[in-house]
Amino acid sequence: MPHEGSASLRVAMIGHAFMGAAHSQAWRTAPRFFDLPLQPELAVVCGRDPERAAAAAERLGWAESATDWRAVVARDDIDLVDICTPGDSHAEIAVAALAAGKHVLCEKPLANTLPEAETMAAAAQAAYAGGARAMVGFTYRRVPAIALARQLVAEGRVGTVRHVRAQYLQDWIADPQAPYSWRLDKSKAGSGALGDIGAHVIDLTQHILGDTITEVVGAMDTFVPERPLPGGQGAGLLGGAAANGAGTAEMGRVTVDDATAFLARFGSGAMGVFEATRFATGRKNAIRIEVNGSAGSLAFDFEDMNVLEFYDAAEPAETAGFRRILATEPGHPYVGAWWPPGHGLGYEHGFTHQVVDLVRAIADGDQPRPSFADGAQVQAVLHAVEHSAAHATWQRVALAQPVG
Ligand code: SOE
Repeated sequence: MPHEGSASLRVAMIGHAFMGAAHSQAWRTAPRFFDLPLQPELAVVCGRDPERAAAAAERLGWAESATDWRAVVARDDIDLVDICTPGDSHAEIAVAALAAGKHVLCEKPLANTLPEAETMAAAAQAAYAGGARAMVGFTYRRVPAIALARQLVAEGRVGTVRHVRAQYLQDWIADPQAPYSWRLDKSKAGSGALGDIGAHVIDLTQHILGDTITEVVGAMDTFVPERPLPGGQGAGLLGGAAANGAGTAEMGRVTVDDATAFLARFGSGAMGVFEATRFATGRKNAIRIEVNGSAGSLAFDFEDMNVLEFYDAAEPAETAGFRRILATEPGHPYVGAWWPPGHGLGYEHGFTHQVVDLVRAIADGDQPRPSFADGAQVQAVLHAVEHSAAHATWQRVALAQPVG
């Protein structure tokens, strides 16, 4: 229900592919289901190609399209810049937008490197006094069952946490013939499975525990080192088979990890076992998190995202067991704004909740979480995992401020 007479929040979105579509539906939907203190206006969508940007504006509901992000972030009639581009442009766009006094929502991972992420966190801190707010888009925090898990840990329902088991499993490039894309190019994406999906489970576990990872030891692998380029062109072009005269498809070199696994120690002393892979055949978007504490356990799988499993160790052994909590009650986080119990939510709702929390924080003058400092801390974990894998040794995480 729109808030009567509330001021508008004029949004510019940079990038309009998968994440752009998810963010657009969130900006459109949030004020229709939640009472927001500011009304988002989908002012302008920006992309490099004028025709594709215009088509995206039409399809996704933006008033106009543009091709020059620098001109867009300088516009006086824009309040917030939403960055949905590959990681190689996050830092430049975010720093420029914050310097221009705009609020910023930036897709995850915050950046491609730790120095970039630290620069972004410093820019956000500098812009805070002038009223600009910055947030990184770890959207899965806003899945009701995940928010409930954090609540139960904070209430002490699992006691002292000993173990965290976290996996992010996909299979979209398990086929060696799956085409090359920017996500396989280190210069564009920063890293592969580690930064793209491992970053989510790093953020989620730290968020659920209210704790930070202090030390890691990891291993990274690239199973398929080159892949056919779509249309025979694009970034990462190799001479490949075409150049050696075989006459087959041109190939792009994969410069990121296909899979990463690592052990972690949390500040509290809890042990973590993490896995991120794009080669888990049959697993499409399985974000699996299990927490074992002295008083009980929690388990979540995004492929059954409305459910949180809870084991209460205080129950009599004869009847104790994991119970499935259907996180669709009006009392569960975010759920009251939606459907009656049992009418589940989906992937897109996390993005809508992200917009709701961001807009409310902006209106209240609060720091939205995860902040750029939180994003930089996750980046420090990614950096430590890469360093550890390269040197086959435990690695301390450089930044370890608390994560909210
Ligand atoms: C691709 O692996 C991807 O779209 C990620 O980039 C998203 O962050 C994740 O939520 C779904 O998978």
